[in-house]
This record gives sequence, C-alpha cells and structure tokens, in this order.
Amino acid sequence: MPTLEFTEGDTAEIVLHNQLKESTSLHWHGLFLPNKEDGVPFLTQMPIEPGETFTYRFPIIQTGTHWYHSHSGLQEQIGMYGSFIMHKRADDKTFRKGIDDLPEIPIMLSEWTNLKPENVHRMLHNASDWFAIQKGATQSYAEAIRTGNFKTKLKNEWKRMMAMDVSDVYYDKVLMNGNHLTDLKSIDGKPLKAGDKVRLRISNGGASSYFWLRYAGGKMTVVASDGNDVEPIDVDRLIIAVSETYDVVVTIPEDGKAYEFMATTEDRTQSTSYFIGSGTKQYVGEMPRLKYFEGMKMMNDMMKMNGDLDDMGMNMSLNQMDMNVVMYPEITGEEKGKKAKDNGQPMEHHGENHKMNTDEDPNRYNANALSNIVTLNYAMLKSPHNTTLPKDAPVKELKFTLTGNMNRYVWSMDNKVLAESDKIPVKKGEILRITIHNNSMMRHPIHLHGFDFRVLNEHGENAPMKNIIDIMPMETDTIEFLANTEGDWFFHCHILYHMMAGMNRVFAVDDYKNPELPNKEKAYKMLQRESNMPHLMAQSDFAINGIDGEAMLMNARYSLGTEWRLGYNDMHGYEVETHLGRYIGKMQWLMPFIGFDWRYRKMGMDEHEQNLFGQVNKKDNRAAVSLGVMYTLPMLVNVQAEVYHDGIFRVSLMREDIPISRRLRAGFMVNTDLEYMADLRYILTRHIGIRTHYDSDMGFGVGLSLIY
Ligand SMILES: [Cu+2]
Repeated sequence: MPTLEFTEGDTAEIVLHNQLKESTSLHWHGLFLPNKEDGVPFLTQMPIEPGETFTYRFPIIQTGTHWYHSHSGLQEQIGMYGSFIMHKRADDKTFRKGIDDLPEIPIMLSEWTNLKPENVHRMLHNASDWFAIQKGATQSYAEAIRTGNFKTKLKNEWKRMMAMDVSDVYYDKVLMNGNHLTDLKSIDGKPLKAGDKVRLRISNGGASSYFWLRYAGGKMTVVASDGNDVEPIDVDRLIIAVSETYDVVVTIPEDGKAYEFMATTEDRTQSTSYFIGSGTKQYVGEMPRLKYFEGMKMMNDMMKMNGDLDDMGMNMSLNQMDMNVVMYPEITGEEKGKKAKDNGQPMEHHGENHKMNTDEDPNRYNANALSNIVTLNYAMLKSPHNTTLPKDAPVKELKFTLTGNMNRYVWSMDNKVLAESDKIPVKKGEILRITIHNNSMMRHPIHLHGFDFRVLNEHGENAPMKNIIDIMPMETDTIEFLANTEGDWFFHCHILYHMMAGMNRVFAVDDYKNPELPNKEKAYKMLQRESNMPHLMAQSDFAINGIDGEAMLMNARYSLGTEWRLGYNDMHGYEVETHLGRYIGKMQWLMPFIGFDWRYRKMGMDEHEQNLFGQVNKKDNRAAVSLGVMYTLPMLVNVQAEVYHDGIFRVSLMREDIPISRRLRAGFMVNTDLEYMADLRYILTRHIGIRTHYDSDMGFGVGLSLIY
C-alpha cells in the first residue's frame, strides 16, 4: 500500500473503499487520534463490509516514522500495510539539523508465505512441524546423537518441550518495500555520493518475523524509535521487533561502491537488502546459522518441571541479556568441533575468545560484553527531552504476566485469553504504570494503541517514548503513560498469530460514546469470539489393513476430537472414539473429558477378552459413554485414564511424533485392554506421508498418511 506523508498540523483524511470480498479496516499504528478513528473492528468501529466506503479523518498532532495496517483477520500477513510518515514543521523547536533535514527513504519490511495465512494459523495450532522441516530446524534424535547432544534432547523432552525455534513460521521470501533486492543510487533525483548520509525510516510490517538490521558501510546511527526521537547512538546491528519502527542514519563511505543494508529474519533463513550508493556491491555477509542445540541446553536450564521459567536471579530487562546469544556463532563462537571459517567479515570474528565463559559469568548473555559487536538494546535509548508525566496525576499500577505454551499454541496474559477477560476500566487523567513479566518461552512485542508510553530505564527523566515493547522470555519491564484520551484502546502482542490466539486486553478510558459503535457490549463479544476461533485438524491413514485417523476441533481451552480405526472386514473390526475435553492450567498438560465409544468386531468364536484388571470387555458390539482424564507426562507421553458407564476401566499410554530424523516420526500406544500399536511415519510433503504400523487389532499395515 502507498506511503502516506503528512506534516504536523495537517488534518488527515483517508477514504477507504473496500473492494475486497471480505470486511476490512485500517489501524494507524502509533498515532494519537480520537478512538473512533483507531481502526479496530468491533472495538472502535464496525467492520467495513465489501463495497462500503469509510472515511478516516483526524488531526496530525505528532511526528515521526509510523505505519498503518489492516486490523481485520489475517490481512496483515498478505500485504495490507504501508508507511505513515509525519514530518516536523520547519519551525519545530525539536527540529534536529543534520538529522531531520537528511535525504530519507521509508522502508517497509515484510515477509511472504505461499501458504494461505489461515493455513499458517491452523498449522501453528496443530503443532505441525512442517515449518521446522523447511527451516532445517527439526532438532531430531538422529541429529542430536550425531552432534553429541543426545542427553540434551532427552532432557528437553523430559521437560515436555518440543523443539524450539526463535520464530514460528517459515517464509518463502522477505521484502523491503515489496522487493527482495533494491538499488538506491539517488534520492529525489539527487545521486548519492561519498559522505552523504541517508535516513532510513524502517517499519517492521512482518506478521511474525523479527529482523536483524546490519549495514556494510560502517556503524549505523539510531535516531528514533517508534516515531520518537532518541539521542543518536552508533551501533553495529539492531533487532527490530514485529511492528516496531526505527530511524537509522547510514553514511556512504566511498564513491564507486554500493553498500548493503540488510535485514535478516531472526531465524536467519531469509534476508532482503537495499544497496545504497552506486558501483561495486559491498556485501555485509549472511548471518551464520543458529546453534539450535546450544539454545536447547539453555532452555533446559531455564525451564522448571512445572513449566515456569527460572531466570536464575538475573533480573532480566530491556533486551540487555539475550539468552539467544548462546546460539549466535558470531558472538559465542562456532559450534563445538567446527572450525570458525574465515568468510571475510571483519565485524563478526570476536566470538572465539569468549568460549571459556563459565556458567557463573554474570555477562554470559550480554552480547555487548561478550563481543566487539555493538547491539542496540532498550537501555541505550534516551529521549532528547524530559518525558516525565504530571506529578499530581493519580497512578494506577497494573501487572501482567505473559503466558502461554508452544505445544498447543495458546498465548495469553495472566493465563487468560481475551475471550476470558473483561475490559480494564481506567479513569481519564490517570497514569497507568504497567509491569510486564514474560513467563512464556517466546518473545512478545507488546503494543499499545493510542498512546506512547515511557519505557523506564536508566535514563530517568529522559526515558524513551515508544508504543511497542519487545519482552524476551523471563524479562520484566515497566512502562507508564498518561491516559488522557477517552476510548477503548487495544493492548496486545503484535505477533499476528499470538494476537489471534488471544494475547490481548482492552483499556477502557472512561465510558466513551462511540458513534461508530452503537452496541459496544455486543461488539466486544464479537471481538472476544474472533480471537478464540476453533481450528480444524484432520489426519487419516489409508493402509493395506485398514483406515485409521482422527479429526479435531480446538480452541484455547476446548478440544472436540474423534478417532477412527476401520478394518476392511468384520474380524478386524470398526471403532470410533469421540472426546470432548477442556484443557486445564497454563501448560495445558491436563485435560478432563467426556467420551463416547462405539466398536464392532467379530472375534470368531464370540470369545471375550479380559483386560489387565480382569474385567471382561465385550468387544464385539459395544457403545459406551465414558469419563476420563488425559495428562502429559515427562517425555511428552500422554497417559489417558477412562471409566465407562458399564464399569470398564481403561488406562492408555501414548506418544506421537517422536522426531527420529528430520522427516521421520515414531509413535506408540499401549493400554490395559492389552492393545498396542507402534508406528513410523515419513513426512513427504505438508499433507502427505508414508506410514507403517503394527496394531494388535489390525496387524501390520503400510499406507499413505494424509494430513490436513
Ligand atoms: Cu506474542
């Protein structure tokens, strides 16, 4: 979408004609505006239906680099975003000569997947490991054994973790302003030459990707974040969180060369570049592959058996301690056994000296202490102005813990999704001081609509102003802002798939009468429903000895699933089991359920089998209702205990998807009916695998396994 440019004092009037076949909206990210212009369907306006026209009109009362995007469904993933730049007036007393008058270029970072975003969303909820296969990040047992990390992998599964990555989704391409590679030889018709400085106004419009930003022509100077000026600071690299903006000044050192400005996804699988200047291309170099097993060791140390994280007394905050440095070869050295190879990158050779760090080193996660590479963090951001809030305003203190689990892809605050939480009432004129602690295994970029907040750091009165704060696992950060504009303001994780999973809250500042929203209560219910939609998963085998499979419909708490085992004759039998369960607790290891079983099988002489408890199990023709409970044990083994209305009791143990190698998965099941099953599945594509299994009822089988 186009870059929109304004100057402070303008009135923005933006007319949106919806020519899509679905409803839409536009949110003005980081802007101060009346609540009814904020563009969140069911919270600040009704969805703009196909064929409708909606006019957004608001005064421009701030400056800086911002952006805008659809706030409807998953439209942000497929390209509905653009830069939104507000310039200072020439007489602005904050105008910075040498910065605000530089030639500039807006850069919109984005990512592209060939999959429909609805499928990405579904696959994340279904714990599909297809993205890990594409990234080469399966972290299988074979790989663990080959690299001497077998114990690490065992401990990881003992602590009930699945293979982790720094990001969830594999993307086919990442882009700057819609292009993979761009030459920037001139700005506004003026050719760039040695000594010229260029201001890059960078917004991360990615739905779930963080990007590392690096420049081949020396240090970059960060001059603003989230549209707010900061004291210029020179860095070698910075990570830009989902939806953050940074203004970065780069210098062209020599004529006849084009210097690469590169954005690399945090998982380092994709990158995109601008070449600034004209002539021979000067490359900044690819970032080395992450050391996943080092990351796994680190997570094993942090993870307690109950699923909480233990920061081991490090009081982490403001991105200063990045646990992920253990995975960065450029900081902590090449993987054991591998020699650091010279790839002509003078910037990235400092790690080797630091291999000897012991576990007690207080700086063992401090990238800036471990190497000569200067990485930006929030402690380094300082506002050029006094940003303190009125001393006499009442203060309301709030605390949020970011919670969730990877296995079921549930993301919440205080273990409640939006569908389980009311709006948080705030009085106009109150200061909200919010402390956020991340007790989940992923980082979350938390965004506040309608206001900038102070990020409390060591700069006191000059604390920087932002509207996004990225919070890494185990970090605790405090922000504060003056709630002086009435309305319902969204507060949420900006990773699109986390937001859609329910990691959201709403601050209701006073009782705002919104003309765009005649029935606020009903609209809020719709918003709650939209962020907790059920997901379908289905899988079935078509083997030589029968068909077995399952289908499941799940949301944040509930799961409705049906399993079937259908033989090709009466002797093998037919069996269908249906369960409706509710997951309990943050980690969702416990699920009580009610069930219904139906089975039919001919045993030949009408003989009945006894189970482990001596109960006779009439298998031939049985319909039974059950009550049961499923629990995930260490090693990700599920134990399921079920009692049927006729008194029959059954306990089963099962494990699915043991990652043997990159594409090979194993599973097993045993139960007290003396049934057992073992299987191996080789994953060919996202939907197709080959599966072989041995089943006590149906015998040996091999066939195709289809997954949706
Ligand atoms: Cu998140």
